[in-house]
Amino acid sequence: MKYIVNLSLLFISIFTFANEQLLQNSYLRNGQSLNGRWHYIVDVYETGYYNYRMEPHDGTENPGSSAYFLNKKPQNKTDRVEYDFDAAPTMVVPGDWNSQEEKLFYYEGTVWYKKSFNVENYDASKRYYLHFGAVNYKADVYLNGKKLGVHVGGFTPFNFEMTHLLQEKDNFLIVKVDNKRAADEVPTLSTDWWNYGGITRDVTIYELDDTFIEDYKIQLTKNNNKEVSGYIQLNGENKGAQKVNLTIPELKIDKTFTTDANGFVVVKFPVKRVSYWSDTNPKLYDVNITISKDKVSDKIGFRTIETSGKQILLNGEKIFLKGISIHEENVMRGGRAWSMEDAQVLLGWAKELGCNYVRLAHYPHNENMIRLADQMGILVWEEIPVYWTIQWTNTETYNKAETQLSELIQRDKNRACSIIWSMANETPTSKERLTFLTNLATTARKLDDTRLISAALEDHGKKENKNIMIVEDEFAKVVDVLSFNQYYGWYGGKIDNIKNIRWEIDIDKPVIISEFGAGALQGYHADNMTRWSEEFQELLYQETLPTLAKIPGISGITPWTLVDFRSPRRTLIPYQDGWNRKGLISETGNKKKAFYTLQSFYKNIK
Ligand code: GCB
Repeated sequence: MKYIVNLSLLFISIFTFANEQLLQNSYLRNGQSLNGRWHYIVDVYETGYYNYRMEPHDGTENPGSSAYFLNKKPQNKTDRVEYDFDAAPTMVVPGDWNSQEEKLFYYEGTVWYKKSFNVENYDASKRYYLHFGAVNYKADVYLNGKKLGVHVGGFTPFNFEMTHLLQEKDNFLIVKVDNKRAADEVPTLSTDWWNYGGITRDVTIYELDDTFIEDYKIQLTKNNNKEVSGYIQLNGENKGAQKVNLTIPELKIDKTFTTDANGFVVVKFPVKRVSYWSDTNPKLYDVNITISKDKVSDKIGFRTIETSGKQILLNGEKIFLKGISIHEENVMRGGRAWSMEDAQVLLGWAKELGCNYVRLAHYPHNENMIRLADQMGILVWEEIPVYWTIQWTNTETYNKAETQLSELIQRDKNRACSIIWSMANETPTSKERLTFLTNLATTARKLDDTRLISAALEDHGKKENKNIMIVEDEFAKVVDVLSFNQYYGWYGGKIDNIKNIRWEIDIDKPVIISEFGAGALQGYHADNMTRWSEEFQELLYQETLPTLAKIPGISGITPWTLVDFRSPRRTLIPYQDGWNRKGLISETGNKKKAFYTLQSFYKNIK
């Protein structure tokens, strides 16, 4: 009983900093989609938000002529209203604005979106939630002229209850989206990817009963593949002392639990004859949770992931992670990837390469990627954009990182494919940064003790002997898996010396090389010592792969990267021209020579 109370307190305290509790498995609930064309107004000076004294409009000034969230219309011909959503152009949601409107290609700032809608089968006795898959970066959300809420963080889902503001017909939803970069945000000012702005993932309305299933975690118990454990959390007036039924028909599980006064209940039960989820057997079970007025069905795989010395064990067996790093971009269409079709393209290429694993860099990708990886048997490294030079001593910045981490874990904690939470990428070592990352790791472990913790660290050559590479980072002691990016032959070191380098790793943990790579312009051919040629990239892979294979405890690699991706840092013409060229596939979908080098390396791994 004490255990139950403590757990429920833990969840309450962890989520106090977050917005509103995320609806678990909204992905498989029926909802009313608000995807489609939305009107938009580009607002460089944030005129729709601030008055001419730079005070936020409170919406009462006469006649609200510039408070865009009011969606005012002139009442007579003398009225002054200096904006009109309905006369403004439209763009498609989900979608970034950069790839939809040439004028907005480089734009970083505020864009206001408006969607008018009626609620299908509206029922005044129900509760209604508005859910966003992601908005980059900050979203101020208004319904029918009133503020619903604010969300900060460009790659994680959020929802608001909107029952109190919703009507059956003629609703108008207005979202102010701001993707300006800032030093104290996560990510910070500098990234090596395109800062696509907009409502980049699905927008959906969910109709719920007065009491509904808000959250649950149903996973194998840590270190015990014969037991499922987790919890179920209800929301609503009658959440206390409710009967909750949980079935997994294929495993002959049919259990009933009773919630405590907070609507919370710990679940724990033995399971027999489980067909464990793996890269070769991506088995997902139907899991149904029912209360008197709500039912959710999920598809959940059961597997264990742990480390033992220098090995990663999937279901108790050693696994080598044949991976590739991926950015969330559909380069052939142009823009941020978001749909199931986009996921099929990216993960389809990964499969073709022979991968059983992907690193979703450098921020949480859309849920279609995770759901598809779950179905395809592709293990996943998930990451938050704590990238390069975050403000380590800024508490607000820490809170933003922790919120993104919590929202990611909250969304994906029931997905078997997801095995590693990455806290950061290539962050410079310091005491403050160690505290920051250690606190993140502690939070991740509190929220989910069934997955591994890592971060992409960096290596460097030893002073006495530059051919010996080491990782000097105190955070290595905190992680479960030691991962680092290494660019020998590209950023430092000569390509023809790769064969002479080796890594000295004195920590008893598995090693993943989270990145290595070289830039090549697809179709540019030269001798293999010529930078930017496909041959140079091919040679780097040919030299690097066998060298990495000798690292004691090497348990996986995710070369950088699957596809060329847009980056404002990459200006060299004609080779880069706005693209990071370390992809194995070009923006036209053509494979470079190194694609086949990696493919045959993976083929030859037993
Ligand atoms: C890195 C970063 C990655 C960059 C890559 C590069 O180490 O983690 O985001 O894109 O190097 O190409 O320089």
